[in-house]
Amino acid sequence: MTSLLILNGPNLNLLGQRQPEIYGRTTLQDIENQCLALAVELSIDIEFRQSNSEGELIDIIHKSRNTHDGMILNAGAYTHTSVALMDAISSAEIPTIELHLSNIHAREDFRHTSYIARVAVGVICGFGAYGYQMAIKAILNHVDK
Ligand code: CA2
Repeated sequence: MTSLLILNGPNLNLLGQRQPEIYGRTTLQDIENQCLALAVELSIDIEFRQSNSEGELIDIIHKSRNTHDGMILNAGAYTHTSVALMDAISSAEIPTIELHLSNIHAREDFRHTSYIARVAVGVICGFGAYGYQMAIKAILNHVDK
């Protein structure tokens, strides 16, 4: 059975509780529930995780090497700063989709830079919580090729 890791970075645990004008009212728990429902429909396994710590995110990516077939990563603000996360994805050799709720290209200049995009199969941004459903289908299409 195909197994996917959906990994969420710093502050995404606050979704639905603050700044709803940018990130919407859907909580991370709502998103996890939606992803798990889609996983049942598609007969796949999903591990859904969140961490505020760069080191913990890197440890989770290292462990994904032999346990998951693909990864969907919303690295939050680490997207724009973390060479270490980029290196972890390269070393794990796991096909990865970079995901963002907001359209990072329509926001501040510092959000236009992504270290993750350099090692990702593709990038999805701007579609809110629905982007997670899009990313699941896109990564499955990629790993099934
Ligand atoms: O749009 C996205 O998904 C982001 O990854 C979200 C990050 C941001 O730094 C990226 O540039 C784009 C921020 C996540 C913070 O989430 C919050 C949610 C509610 C309240 C405050 C922060």
